[in-house]
Amino acid sequence: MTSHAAFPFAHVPPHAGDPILSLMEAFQADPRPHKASLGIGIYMDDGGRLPCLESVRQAETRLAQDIQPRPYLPMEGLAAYRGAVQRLLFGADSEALQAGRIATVQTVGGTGALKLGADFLHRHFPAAGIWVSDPTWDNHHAIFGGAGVPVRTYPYYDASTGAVRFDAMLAALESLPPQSIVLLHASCHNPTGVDLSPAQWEQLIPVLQRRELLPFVDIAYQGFGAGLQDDAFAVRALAAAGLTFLVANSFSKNFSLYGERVGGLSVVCADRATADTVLGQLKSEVRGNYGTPPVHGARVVTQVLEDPELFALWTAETDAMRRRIRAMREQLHAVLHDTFGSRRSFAYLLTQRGMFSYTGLDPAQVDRLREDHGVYLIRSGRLCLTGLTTRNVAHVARCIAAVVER
Ligand code: KET
Repeated sequence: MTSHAAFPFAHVPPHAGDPILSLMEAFQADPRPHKASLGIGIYMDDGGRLPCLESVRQAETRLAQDIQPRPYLPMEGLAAYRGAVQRLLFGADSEALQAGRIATVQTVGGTGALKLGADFLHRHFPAAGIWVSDPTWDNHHAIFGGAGVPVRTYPYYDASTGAVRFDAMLAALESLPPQSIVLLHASCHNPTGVDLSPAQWEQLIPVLQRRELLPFVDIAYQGFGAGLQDDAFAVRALAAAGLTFLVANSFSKNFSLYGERVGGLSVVCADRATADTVLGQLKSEVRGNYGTPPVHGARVVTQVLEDPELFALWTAETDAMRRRIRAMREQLHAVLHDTFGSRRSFAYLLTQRGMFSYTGLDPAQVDRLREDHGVYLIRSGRLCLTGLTTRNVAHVARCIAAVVER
């Protein structure tokens, strides 16, 4: 059929594919029974299944016993949810929280929080650029670049030592123009698994303050690093130091609620009046973007965060997820260490935190792992440990050894 459309879309270029989501599609299409998905950052249990948390199941059961209408939520989201998010991130006794100087909106996952924050900053600080760690989650580039905020990088990961290039990072931040934005991962750095220590945060914060930089904290893995409270260290230290900053949080991973899209954006302001004004502007960004956020996931999360019994259960479940990730690190390390002895060190597996390890495998080795063995990693060499199970970890370790040794 010939098209007479005025807009035939013939010039639209094909989508190059997202490095993470395209890999997940390729994995799903792979018929090999021993395939292993170590690509996308999704927490799987030891049976290789996406878990439904018991705390979530109980919250859903309670909600189902009293089915509620589903109105449009206010633009800023469910009030009880927003309060619960603030207490989880900042701590119930936070001075900033009690002073009412934090503007929090419910968002469409962590991605939606980052995009909303990017739109807000671009509108009110049109000259400001953002600096992200080298490397960072690929989508940070897409989200901020897409919102019109120029994206540049600061030094972060040292491939030769597996540590943070902390001095180089500080020196780079010292030289940024004032009113620049700095994206920081609160814990479980994606993709490297290498975090700043509390002492390094304490050194970094005065630099941010003195250089008049605006931190934008991404916290997508609270609970997977050292624990729910410890993983909020950076957020609480920034607030205690009196900085103004943004926080994008996600419940996708720690609640296993990926498809519900539950997150939040918090802007810590100098005083309550400014926070009220900022909240108004965040509402206006939401209105012009998607109107109002979805209701169900926020109700579930609120039930869990607000009920002491469910909160204790959820805490225990996040502890168990973190311990399983740690066990997989240790088992993968043990097999690789047995195979290579002192010829090659895999000690980074034990020092990195969270779901990801930067393996140092090059793209050709990653390609061979996928093609020859059905083991899927991101081409940067990022390995997601939650695709490992007690059944497949030794097999995967032998596959990694095979491509490293060749
Ligand atoms: N921040 C970080 C650092 C992050 O790794 C992700 C997701 C998000 C935000 C997004 O959160 P959400 O609530 O899903 O919008 N990362 C994994 C999944 C993905 O790429 O979409 C990943 O890196 O595999």
